[in-house]
Amino acid sequence: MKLENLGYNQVFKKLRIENKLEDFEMGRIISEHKERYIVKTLIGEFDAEITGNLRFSAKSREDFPAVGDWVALTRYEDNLAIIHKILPRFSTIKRQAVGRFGEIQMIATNIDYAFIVQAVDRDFNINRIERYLTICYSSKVNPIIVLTKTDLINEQQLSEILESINIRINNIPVIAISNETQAGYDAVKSIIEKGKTYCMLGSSGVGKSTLSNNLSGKIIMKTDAISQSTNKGRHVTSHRELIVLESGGILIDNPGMREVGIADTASGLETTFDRIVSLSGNCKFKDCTHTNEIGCSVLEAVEKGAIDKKSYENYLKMEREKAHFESTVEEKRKKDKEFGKILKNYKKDMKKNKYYK
Ligand SMILES: Nc1nc2c(ncn2[C@@H]2O[C@H](COP(=O)(O)OP(=O)(O)OP(=O)(O)O)[C@@H](O)[C@H]2O)c(=O)[nH]1
Ligand SMILES: [Mg+2]
Ligand SMILES: [Zn+2]
Repeated sequence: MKLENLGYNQVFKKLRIENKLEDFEMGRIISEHKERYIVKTLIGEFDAEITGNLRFSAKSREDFPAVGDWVALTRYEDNLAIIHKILPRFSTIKRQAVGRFGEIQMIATNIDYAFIVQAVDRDFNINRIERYLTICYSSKVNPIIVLTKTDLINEQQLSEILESINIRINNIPVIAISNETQAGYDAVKSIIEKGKTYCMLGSSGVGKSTLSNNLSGKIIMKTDAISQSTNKGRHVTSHRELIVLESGGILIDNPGMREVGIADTASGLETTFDRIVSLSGNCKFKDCTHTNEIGCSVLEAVEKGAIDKKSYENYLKMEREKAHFESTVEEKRKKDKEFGKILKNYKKDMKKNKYYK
């Protein structure tokens, strides 16, 4: 076994030296459960916790390890380890945490490619694909669309679906597969490169774990028929797990997501909706909202049918979400700052107070 088999490369080697971590062992986080981590190293797998220092200096969720991270650790006893430092990540997939607005949830890090998995039956939804694409672009992860359960529809229906994707989404590989018959598996296998890390994204019950298991040739992730029979879907996979495929690819399975909230999307929307964004440069008003303005190039294109109306509506919706998320974060930051000031003044007053020693 070499660390390269887990995705280690020249960049991480350099980062390790730059961060003066040569005296530590390196490992990759392969699963996480409530601040307990399983780290895979050259020697084996270890239960790990972070140092107190790392915990107390952490300012946000992003300062804690996540599945996919490369960490510097020391081992003790047989199977335990302490994580001292997280190497800088080249990509981070995150979303708006469900039910906790303004907070983010880490999905996985150091990912090269994301499989956006959707079943062609009732799960199929292009708006949601655009949502995942936006997350991928803002995370600096290359998207690959995987349509599953093609055994449940006929060829005509499949080609209609492919065509509907083609109208709105360009230049991204789309692979249609069946986990039942393994049709399309060759295409998936041939897209997976040695030493690169792939991450499964998609709703519950679409077949992410079935695909992971089949690709690995082992039953690593539990799958379930129940999630298929209800529309809501019960989450079968409850944790993330990194597995190394025989072909040399590295795969991270994920629990299904019910909501794909747009968090800090940086340039994500601009890339997903590049046609809309480039047209908006021609709008009459600089601050055009593309909703009712005269001389709006985007609206014109929608009316002419040059831009798909549903795609346009999805864009506006995600723009609003992004703005809302950003203002929530900004508000939170202000409050924290104000609180910090109050605390500082309080301490100052206390010091001035002669009764205080
Ligand atoms: N007919 C058909 N059934 C499939 C296919 N892929 C998966 N299934 C079934 O769908 C159900 C859910 O599959 P899972 O692999 O557990 O789905 P998942 O995406 O991992 O779900 P979560 O872990 O809940 O996110 C299982 O009963 C699978 O057998 C497929 O291509 N065709
Ligand atoms: Mg699963
Ligand atoms: Zn406009």
